[in-house]
Parts: sequence; C-alpha cells; structure tokens
Amino acid sequence: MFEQQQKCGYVALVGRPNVGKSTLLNHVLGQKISITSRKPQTTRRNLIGVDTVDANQAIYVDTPGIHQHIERELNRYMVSNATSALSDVDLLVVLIEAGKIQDGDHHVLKLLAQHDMPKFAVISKVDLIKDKTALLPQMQALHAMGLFDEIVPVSALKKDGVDSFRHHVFQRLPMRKHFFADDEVTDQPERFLVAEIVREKLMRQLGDEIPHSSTVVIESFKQNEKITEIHADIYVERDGQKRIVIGKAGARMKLIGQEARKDIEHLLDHKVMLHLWVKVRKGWTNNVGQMKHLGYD
Ligand SMILES: Nc1nc2c(ncn2[C@@H]2O[C@H](COP(=O)(O)OP(=O)(O)O)[C@@H](O)[C@H]2O)c(=O)[nH]1
Ligand SMILES: [Mg+2]
Repeated sequence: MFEQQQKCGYVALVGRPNVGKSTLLNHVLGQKISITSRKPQTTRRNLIGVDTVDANQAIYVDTPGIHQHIERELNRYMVSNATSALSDVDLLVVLIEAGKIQDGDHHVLKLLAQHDMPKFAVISKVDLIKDKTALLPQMQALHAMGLFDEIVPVSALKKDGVDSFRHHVFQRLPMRKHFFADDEVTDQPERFLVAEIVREKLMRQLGDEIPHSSTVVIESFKQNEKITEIHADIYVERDGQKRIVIGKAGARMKLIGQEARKDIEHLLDHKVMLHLWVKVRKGWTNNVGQMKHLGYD
C-alpha cells in the first residue's frame, strides 16, 4: 500500500462501567485481547487493539469505565486512565446501553462535550431489546444533543452492526502513515495478556468483593519447544479472601487454573503449565506505593 494513501488514527472506546466496551473491541478485532465479565470495572487500564484492513488502520483504546464513585486509589487510577484517553485521540466513541440513557451516561456525555474531536455514539447490546422500534427514542435523544457524527446500534454478542461500525470508523480516520505493522493486534506484551486472563477467571468465578480486591502478577514465564511454564501470583487484600480464592481443598484455585490455562494455550498456541499462588497484600487497592509495586504505575 502506498504510504501517502494510508489512513490511521486513534479511537477511544469510553462509557460508564459494564456497557460492553471490551466486548465490542474483541469482536471488532475478531480476537480476544481485552478481558470481560458481568461485573463492572473489569478493565483496569487503557489497552490498545489495532484493526487494519488494507489502507485503513484504526487503533482502538479500550478504557476502564468512567464513573464518579471513587472509593479507593485503584478507582482513581482507573478513571484517570480512562479520562486521559479523551484528549489524545482522533475519534471518541461513547457506548450507551440499549434501553435508556442513565445517570452514569450523562456524566460521561458531559465530559465528552468538553472535547472537540469527532464523536460517535454506539448503542450497545441491542439484542437485549426485542422490539427494535423501542430504540428510536434513545437514538433521537442522542441525536438531539448535537454531539455525534454517527449513532450506531450494535450487538457485539450477535455480531450485529459491528462491521458497519468498523466501516464508519475507517471513514473518519485522518490520512496518515500506519503506526503499527499490518499483522499487529496489540502493543501489550504476552505476559500482561496472560495475567489478564487469570484475572478474568477470578472476576468470573468469585463473588462481588474479591474481584475488586485482587490482581495478578506474572512471576516467571519460561518457554521451551514443548511447553510454556508460567508462575503467577494472585494478590488479595485479606487472609479471608485468600481462603476463598483457594477454596475447599484447593478446589476453586484448581478451577481458576484450568480455565485460565485453556485460554492461555489458545493465546500462545502452545502447551502451558500454569502454577498459581495466592498472596495477601493488606489494603493494596488504596495504597499508591503498593499499587505501583503490583504494576499499576
Ligand atoms: N446481551 C449482550 N451482552 C453484552 C454485549 N456486549 C457485552 N455484553 C455483556 O456485558 C457485560 C460487560 O461487558 P464488558 O465488555 O466487560 O463491558 P465494559 O466494562 O464496558 O468493558 C458482559 O457480561 C458482556 O458479556 C452484547 O452485545 N449483548
Ligand atoms: Mg472493559
């Protein structure tokens, strides 16, 4: 492709927690790079996913959910990661769940209005609405705000509207030489993606409290021809949480390990031996020094 014909730009996916930002990114890329769960605040930091088709390259930035309930330093870290993405991109995409615009959305919309790059609204999870005419009032309300260049209804899970969304995004990209090679999908190192997979299984397997108190650090990552051997530490905040993660006779840890290993083998396309270890770091989610130590820099 001639470089002078190339289009390339950064596209931020933003919105309140749990609207489907990471799921949309994974379906745009046709590959899972960002972990997802039913629980809010699964994504903890900005993560890049690159969608290249011929002359077009959209560099998506998946972000943590934006919200106003800052309880701990970790929440502050997450929200400031997300809001930092509002400034340095070529296109802002806000996701709003099908149904109605909620208070949490209004907060995000107010922030968006302070930035003057082009903006799209994606109405997400439209599969949850049986009668599609019920979407019209929401689309009209978004239109009436006068903020958006496109309003695109999407169901990432049903693959509905995803290609149309990609197409609209490509159309808005500035003429610019590609930043990434055509086959690059993310800038994240494998170690980070592996830690995230383990964290996803924790998010999905445990109740409400522990997921938000836990994190995963890869201690070692050794690859030979036959197998990749990975040691990962799971950090929680209290001894009681550690007991729950381990489960009766180690049953829950075993399950988390099995599920994570399957996904990691798929990611690396290699046989994996995964060793998990649970450690306690009292109050780490509210301690900037400890957070830094655990990779939230
Ligand atoms: N029904 C339905 N659920 C979805 C869709 N997209 C995401 N979800 C679910 O919404 C929840 C939150 O998704 P996630 O991508 O983690 O949201 P994020 O916090 O905005 O990144 C998960 O349980 C997803 O499976 C969709 O298109 N349809
Ligand atoms: Mg997410």
